Amino acid sequence: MSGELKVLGACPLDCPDTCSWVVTVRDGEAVTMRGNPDHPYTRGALCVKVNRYLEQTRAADRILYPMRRVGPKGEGRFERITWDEALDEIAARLRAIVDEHGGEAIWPYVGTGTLGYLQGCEGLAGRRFWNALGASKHWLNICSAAGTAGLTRANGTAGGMDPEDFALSRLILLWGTNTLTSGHHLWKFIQDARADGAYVVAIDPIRTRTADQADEHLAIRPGTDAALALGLLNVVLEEGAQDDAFLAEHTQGWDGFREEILRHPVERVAEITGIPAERIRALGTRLARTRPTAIRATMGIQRHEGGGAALRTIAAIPGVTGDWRHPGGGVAYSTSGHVHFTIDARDDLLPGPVRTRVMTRLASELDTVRCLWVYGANPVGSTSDTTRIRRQLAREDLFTVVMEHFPTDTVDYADLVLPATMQTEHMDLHAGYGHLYLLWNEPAVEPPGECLSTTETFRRLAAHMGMTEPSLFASDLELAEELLSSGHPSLEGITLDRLRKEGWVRMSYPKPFTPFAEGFPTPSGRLRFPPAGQAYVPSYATRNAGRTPYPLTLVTPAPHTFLNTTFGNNPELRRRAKGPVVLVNPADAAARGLESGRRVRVHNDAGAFLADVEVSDRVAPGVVASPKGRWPKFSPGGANANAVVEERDADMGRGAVYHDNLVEISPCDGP
Ligand SMILES: Nc1nc2c(c(=O)[nH]1)N[C@H]1C(S)=C(S)[C@@H](COP(=O)(O)OP(=O)(O)OC[C@H]3O[C@@H](n4cnc5c(=O)[nH]c(N)nc54)[C@H](O)[C@@H]3O)O[C@H]1N2
Ligand SMILES: Nc1nc2c(c(=O)[nH]1)N[C@H]1C(S)=C(S)[C@@H](COP(=O)(O)OP(=O)(O)OC[C@H]3O[C@@H](n4cnc5c(=O)[nH]c(N)nc54)[C@H](O)[C@@H]3O)O[C@H]1N2
Ligand code: SF4
Ligand SMILES: [Mo]
Repeated sequence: MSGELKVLGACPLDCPDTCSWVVTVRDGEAVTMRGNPDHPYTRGALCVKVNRYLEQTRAADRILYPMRRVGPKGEGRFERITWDEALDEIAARLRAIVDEHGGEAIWPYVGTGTLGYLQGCEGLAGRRFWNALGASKHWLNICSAAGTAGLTRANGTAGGMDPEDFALSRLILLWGTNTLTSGHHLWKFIQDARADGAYVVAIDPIRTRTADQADEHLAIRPGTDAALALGLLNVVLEEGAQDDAFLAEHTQGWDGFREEILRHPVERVAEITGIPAERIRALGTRLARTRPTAIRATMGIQRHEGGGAALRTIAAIPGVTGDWRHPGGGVAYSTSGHVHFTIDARDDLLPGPVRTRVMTRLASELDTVRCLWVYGANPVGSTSDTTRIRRQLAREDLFTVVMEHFPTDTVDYADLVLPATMQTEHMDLHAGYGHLYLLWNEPAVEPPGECLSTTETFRRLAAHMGMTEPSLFASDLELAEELLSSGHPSLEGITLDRLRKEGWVRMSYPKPFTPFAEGFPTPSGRLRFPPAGQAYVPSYATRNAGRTPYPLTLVTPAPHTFLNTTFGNNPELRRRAKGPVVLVNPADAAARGLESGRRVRVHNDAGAFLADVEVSDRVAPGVVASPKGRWPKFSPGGANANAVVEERDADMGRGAVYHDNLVEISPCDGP
């Protein structure tokens, strides 16, 4: 390549915004990366993290060659080997494990490092290869499973509003979502709505930077959102503001659900949620009188034992108010449900039925695993119960392979490390989970060192193992063609050629988009209200308050400067993030004699991590908060918040419970 060219790509990270980016390439080098000004959702801006993406691709700690472990597991000492040596060793080990223990003893553990449909967790990445080997299936429950299940029970899909239509809303509830940190591009649409008089309420146990910018903040007790939804609907009924025609035509189970609402008067809900009754009444009245109302609820709200029920009950709100009729009304959780690619992992290649292993249950499920194959994931940083995970990963009878960009804490336990391409170096097809565009990521530069893409790694491995099934060798472009070939009306007119030329295309949905104005994709065509007694499921922390030695509920939300553990090794972003902190309410701090800056141990029966106290009224008494995403090896004491996140499931979808753990904090004079 010579001269200068502009290459269109897409941000691969697990963020709803899936930005369109423009890479300027000069003489084969990527020199700048900018948000695409032509993309209606990106609007020319990336974010504080991805502004450093090119710097990351060239970082000194980038993994560039296959490596074999030389020291004990966990120490992270490796020697460089060739790809052929790596593939030989892998082929021999995998064959031996399949012969001796069966394919199920292999766990392909794919995370959300990239959301690409070719290279990452949303699509095919390696799945055909694993099926051909008869490996265990992997349930990616770590992020959004409970909410997805709850919404699907209500609406038949987790897809809902087009976030762009928030510009048309008159009341906006930012419910368990930190927009300005976790997907800031929505904010411009919220600002457009505000310019037309919309009122914005943040419902969050933490006064986040988003709550600071809202018109009102309700500091809800964690895990009690479904109760709040019932209380708000109680006021809607008092006001007689339910949409009787919508209820009759488009919902089922109303009689029972109505009774459930009547059992939740504002005073009772105030006790459950910790929000003053008059504030609930005021918001309920506003909700009753404001059409359209848009609710943005993302993943934070469902990282609790009752997380599925929370989304299901929140989904009932626009069913009662009839907001789904109105452009700018409804609930927006994820737009993934509107993406209709053909994703054929070729289950027919499986030799027989295989078990499914649950991502957040790594610590216990590893008992019966002989090969853990990690890609796009960093379990020692991101998964629950990391103390036990480390013990398991140290097992000599476990063969661990990690495909990575950087020497993460998980890489430290690998037997073999395979160098992976980054987004500017491979091709991929993307859809956002916070907008309705498809994006094509064209590689901008050649991969450095001997990095290979996920698809190419599995093609070579299949060849090395003597496999002959043709679909294991499909090229990236063939896979992309296949993904786009579903014939679903939303893909009408969208060809691979067009995507490659234009970089991004909006799926064929109307604008504005009222997905359920005429009914819901459930078998009856109706929204299903929660059955009696299932509308509010108390969280673990609520259920066990006062019953354990651990009185404080720990919430571990998204950090502003990292994306899960991605960028956790970037020196400038680490500097901006400062040391690990834990927010503690002044009353809880005083009761423990703690001042800001004091190093503490945050602990429970699962483990402990260290952080510095920030005394702050941003959290209510009884709640403490410490952001996720820090690399354990760069943290004091060598652990992050996931040392105290227990292996438990939410009520639906086996979802994760990252914001539903009880801890104590104690002064610490250690490191
Ligand atoms: N900068 C940055 N952006 C990110 C990420 C990141 O790590 N950093 N992560 C990405 C990923 S993987 C995801 S899934 C999304 C997640 O994005 P969000 O859904 O925003 O996820 P969280 O930060 O976990 O939680 C959001 C808010 O929910 C609040 N919350 C916790 N428990 C409750 C509760 O019981 N009720 C209510 N009402 N609120 C509660 C938290 O205090 C937090 O402020 O963001 C993505 N974007
Ligand atoms: N305490 C707490 N923990 C949490 C959460 C929380 O709210 N609180 N949130 C959870 C959520 S929402 C999520 S989604 C999970 C995320 O957990 P994981 O899925 O484990 O994601 P990351 O920690 O970001 O690690 C992703 C890794 O993939 C690598 N990677 C990126 N792109 C590629 C690629 O193309 N190829 C290969 N081979 N590797 C790649 C990156 O370098 C990075 O090391 O974390 C969860 N962990
Ligand atoms: S992390 Fe989100 S906001 Fe940042 S560039 Fe990627 S998609 Fe855009
Ligand atoms: Mo996530």
